[in-house]
Amino acid sequence: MPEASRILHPGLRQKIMSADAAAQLIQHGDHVGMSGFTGAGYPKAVPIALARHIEQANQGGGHFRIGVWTGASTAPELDGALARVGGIETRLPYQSDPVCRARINAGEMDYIDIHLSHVAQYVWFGFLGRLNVAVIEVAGILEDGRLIPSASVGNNKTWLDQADKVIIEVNQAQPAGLEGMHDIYYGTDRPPHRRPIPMTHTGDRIGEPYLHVDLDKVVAVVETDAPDRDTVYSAPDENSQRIAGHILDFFQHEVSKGRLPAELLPLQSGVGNVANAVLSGLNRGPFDNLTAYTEVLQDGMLEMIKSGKLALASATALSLSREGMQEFLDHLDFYRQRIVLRPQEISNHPELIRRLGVIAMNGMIETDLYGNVNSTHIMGTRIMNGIGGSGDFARNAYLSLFMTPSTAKGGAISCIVPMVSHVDHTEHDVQVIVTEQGLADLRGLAPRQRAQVVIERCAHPDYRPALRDYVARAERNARGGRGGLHTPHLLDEALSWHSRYEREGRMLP
Ligand code: 0RQ
Repeated sequence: MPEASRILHPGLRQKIMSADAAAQLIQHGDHVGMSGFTGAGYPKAVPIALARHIEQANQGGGHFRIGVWTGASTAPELDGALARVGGIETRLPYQSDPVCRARINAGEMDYIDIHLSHVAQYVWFGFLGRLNVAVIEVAGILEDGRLIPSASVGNNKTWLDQADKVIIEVNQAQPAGLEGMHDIYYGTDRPPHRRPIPMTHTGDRIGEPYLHVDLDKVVAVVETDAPDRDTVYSAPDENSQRIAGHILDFFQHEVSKGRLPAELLPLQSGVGNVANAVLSGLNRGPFDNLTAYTEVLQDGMLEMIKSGKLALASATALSLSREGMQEFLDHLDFYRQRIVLRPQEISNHPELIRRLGVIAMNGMIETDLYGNVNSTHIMGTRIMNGIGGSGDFARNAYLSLFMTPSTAKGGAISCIVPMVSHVDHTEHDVQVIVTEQGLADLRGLAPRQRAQVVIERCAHPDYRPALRDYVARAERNARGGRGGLHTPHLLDEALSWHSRYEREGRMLP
């Protein structure tokens, strides 16, 4: 019975059914908590079956829609399939799917963009309403009904605890060797009963390797055999390499000043190609015995573990390219000793990020002169992905870096602007800005000093005169007893670069 050998609990074996039959158990208006974090560990069959079901139900003018809650982004088989048939009423807490994004920006779907560490506790607090169904992918079920988590943990523990009904997908294609790699902490509670989380090092194991579920709540078990989405990383371009170079120089400088130890502090790295390039840079750099306390373990970190540069990594998901996954599978025993996968309320927990002294490195869309950062909105109105974990890390980190190329869209957009069109990270949470032009260390600087450093170090040379001119005129305007010299602005002009781009396709005349 090779296929069935992943479902060892006899009672749950009785509940095996088709994805179609399981999808019928989800009703219009349900809040559905799905597994999945950055393209890893999402259910592969039930969402597609549900999308078909919704499409049929809505053909005759019906209005079948659900709320979709996840760990973070998923894949075309989940977000894409459900958004395409108009089946999502509300989505949270993070997405990066092009169909979802288009629907959200067209006003056809609501999206609630939430700090990833907040999601689980918001559900326990009852802030988001009842969780009706959980659809969770696992790598296997033990004889006693405990679940072997899959390639991501995300919010699965909370979904299993809180949902009224549970559908489990057992994916034969997830490596059996994942067993033992996870650390599921069951010690969290609601205030006022909370206790310190007993972790002091990135590799500490404070929980157990399995997820628990109340077997009476399980209404369906579905067998699947499909790999996770292939996360494609492009080779680092020149800009990304230059950004990586500036960050490496900065770390060396900090070590020489005694502000960082030689092996640095646990690294958090955001998603995307720039982040991956920084990791490649670190892999070739002078630092050894590094550690990571992050959400997503991507190819760059796997390479660092392989080369021995990275001794330990804690994350909530593996987001690997096909080649990365093959490398992981080929040397699973080696990686298992060096990687811990945790629930996202632990991987992103402010208490732990602050205690461990994490170095946070995240991408951004734009920053303003004073260091306020927009990570989520194009021209202030159109969602890109979401804040994800960037805020969890930025606010609580030992060092918080944000990086971007200095321009976008072939130079028509400056990513350094007078005022950001949307704020995700305030100036109080942003210590270092990096572009291919250079690195602005904003620590200990007052707003007007920040503006000088941001312009001279990070702005593209084509935009520096206009930024200097803006600051000079804002300062002149504020003189003469008017006040306003703490953070000078020309309010009528502050967002004029964005509005010109909307009208003319470029930020400057
Ligand atoms: O658009 O794809 O249409 O060409 O934005 O830009 O430069 O490829 O950047 O892939 O590093 O992503 C902030 C989105 C950056 C990401 C963001 C356009 C640009 C391009 C992408 P095209 P790049 P990256 C951990 C932490 C929030 C979540 C987070 C993100 C596209 O880093 O989602 O940090 N962060 N999570 O052309 C207009 C600008 C622009 C712009 C870039 N100023 N104006 N368009 N673009 N700058 C992970 C999790 O939490 C799960």
